[in-house]
Amino acid sequence: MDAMNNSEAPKEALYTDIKSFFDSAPPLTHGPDISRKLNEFIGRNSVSSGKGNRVVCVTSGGTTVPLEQRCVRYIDNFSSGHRGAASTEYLVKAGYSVIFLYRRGTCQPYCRSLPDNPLLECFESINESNIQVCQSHSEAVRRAISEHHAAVAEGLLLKLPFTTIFEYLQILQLIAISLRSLGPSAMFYLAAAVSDFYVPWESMAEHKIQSGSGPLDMRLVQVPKMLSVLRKEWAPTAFCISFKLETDSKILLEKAGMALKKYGMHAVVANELLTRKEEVVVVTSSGMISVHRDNTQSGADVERPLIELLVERHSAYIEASTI
Ligand code: PAZ
Repeated sequence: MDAMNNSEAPKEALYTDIKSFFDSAPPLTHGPDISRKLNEFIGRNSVSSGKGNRVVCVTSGGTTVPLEQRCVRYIDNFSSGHRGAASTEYLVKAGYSVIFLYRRGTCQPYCRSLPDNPLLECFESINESNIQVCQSHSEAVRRAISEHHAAVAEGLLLKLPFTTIFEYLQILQLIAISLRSLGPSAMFYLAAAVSDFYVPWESMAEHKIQSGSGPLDMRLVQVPKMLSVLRKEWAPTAFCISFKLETDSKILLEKAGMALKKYGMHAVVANELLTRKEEVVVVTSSGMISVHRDNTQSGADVERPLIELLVERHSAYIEASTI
């Protein structure tokens, strides 16, 4: 048998982990339906349809890790989905068609200026058969409905929900493989907070874990790093942006730089938990760029200059790929 060189060994191990993750994951309940929606959406935006739009997959919100197969308890994370929702709005404005892969129940595009409980807070009952929008929310409701409606009606927004890490990675794979046909016009904007550890389906308790049996001793294994396989196998010509979140500013940029190299990303957006809505740093192979929210404008968010910068980089990437 040939000796394995050092770079092959970890790659083989990674592919084995990925295969066993997908082989043992519970199948998607609506897999064929998702594939159909994706094919229609991408077809509507392809060059042959006369449109030839750029298409971006925005991932948003956090994945859960179920602890039981008939899930009562799960591990979750902080992500609100605000970054993904805001970025989607700016990407649509910039002319992209967006596949919004989002965690159920998190922030949605065009709804950011609505209160937490919009149905109850934005509407009032005049009498038994008459409900109307409250004056104080009418502008926000009108804008949310018309902008969302326009994006969907023009075929610029496809929303696909996930809850668990199993659903997220399976749908991401379907999207990536479908976007392959668009070559460099496709972009991935991976802002979701993806679990690092999970309980493999086959070693998970089927029923609710009982509390009477003393301390819970559970083994979580590492979620295989899908970014490199996305870049190398699923959609090798797409423009890929991933995010890196840390709470310790001293290690943030170093970790973002490592992710850039290790996974072959075109850019890594580094952010800190507490300042993530004010500033981010875009790390690329040619340097680092700080991006700030414009505090002189009311309602401005950091996603606006961030998307402007990334769209510019994507344009340069497309141009370089077609030479
Ligand atoms: O969803 P949100 O707006 O509350 O937060 C956005 C974010 C911090 C999850 C995102 O910017 C990010 O860094 N995602 C990747 C997290 C990580 O796995 O490192």
